[in-house]
Amino acid sequence: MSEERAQELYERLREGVINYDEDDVAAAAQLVLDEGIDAFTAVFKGLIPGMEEVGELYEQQEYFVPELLMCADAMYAGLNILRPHMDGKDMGVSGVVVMGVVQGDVHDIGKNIVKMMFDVAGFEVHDLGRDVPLETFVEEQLNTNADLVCLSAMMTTTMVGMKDIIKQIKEKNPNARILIGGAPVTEEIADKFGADGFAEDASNALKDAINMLSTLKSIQEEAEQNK
Ligand code: B12
Repeated sequence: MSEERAQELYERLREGVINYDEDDVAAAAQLVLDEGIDAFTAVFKGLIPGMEEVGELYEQQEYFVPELLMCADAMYAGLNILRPHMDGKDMGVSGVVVMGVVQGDVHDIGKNIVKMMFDVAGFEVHDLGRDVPLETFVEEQLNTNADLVCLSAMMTTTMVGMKDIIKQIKEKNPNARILIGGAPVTEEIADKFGADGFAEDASNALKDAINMLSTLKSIQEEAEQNK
């Protein structure tokens, strides 16, 4: 497999998503596997950049809702083929994560990508889906004793709901760490809402989660030793 051929297939995946060509994305994803190209890289250099460009086309009003949904279908057609072949990466840290898109918000493409990264890294992820009521996050954190809660919001209106969720989780379990993200979220907002972190994309989300969980584990181990 040459690097040139790999780039060619990444480009075909990217264009297939933009042109909502579900069949071609599936065919290109299959070629990635048949030709021994790394599935993980193909997702991050092909499918995700394609979906990001679709977001831009929507903002420029070149695409509208029906196109968006067809592009998302094309992206998932590729993801379904590649996902089982994304090797688990041993990140040297484990943890239980509760994740979901906050109430009123149905944008779940970004959250699904973050979830996929966390799955691949070996975290135990409890995915609550989208349009998730505030109380469900709080209850699920307690039920699973999750180390980390990940909140996603794509609209400024729904993002404000994160503040209450964070407050309630912290009241019930101050040890739980909270990571937030989604297009309108910034570092400043994360600070203001009392979250432990913010990441602008899925790879940074994974890096931050690993850092947070290893710090949390060392604090817990220290407390255990001092008992
Ligand atoms: C796709 C899309 C839709 C699809 C959603 C399909 C789905 N199942 O997700 C559909 C067509 C349903 C839709 C509907 C609507 N949408 Co819309 N949509 C988008 C669009 C074009 C792309 C979003 C996307 O999927 N991007 C691609 C992914 C890969 O990127 P991402 O989501 O940003 O995720 C990455 C990061 O943010 C981060 N991340 C995401 N979540 C998390 C969580 C954590 C914990 C962390 C750490 C990181 C993280 O990592 C991800 C991967 O790298 C955006 C525009 C945009 N550029 O964002 C508008 C946008 C979000 N939509 C918008 C609006 C207004 C709507 C509607 C109200 C439209 C309407 N009038 O009906 C409805 C709302 C429905 C609702 N109640 O939620 C606005 C929101 C405006 C605002 N700031 O409030 C946007 C910004 C468009 C715009 N400029 O007007 N939409």
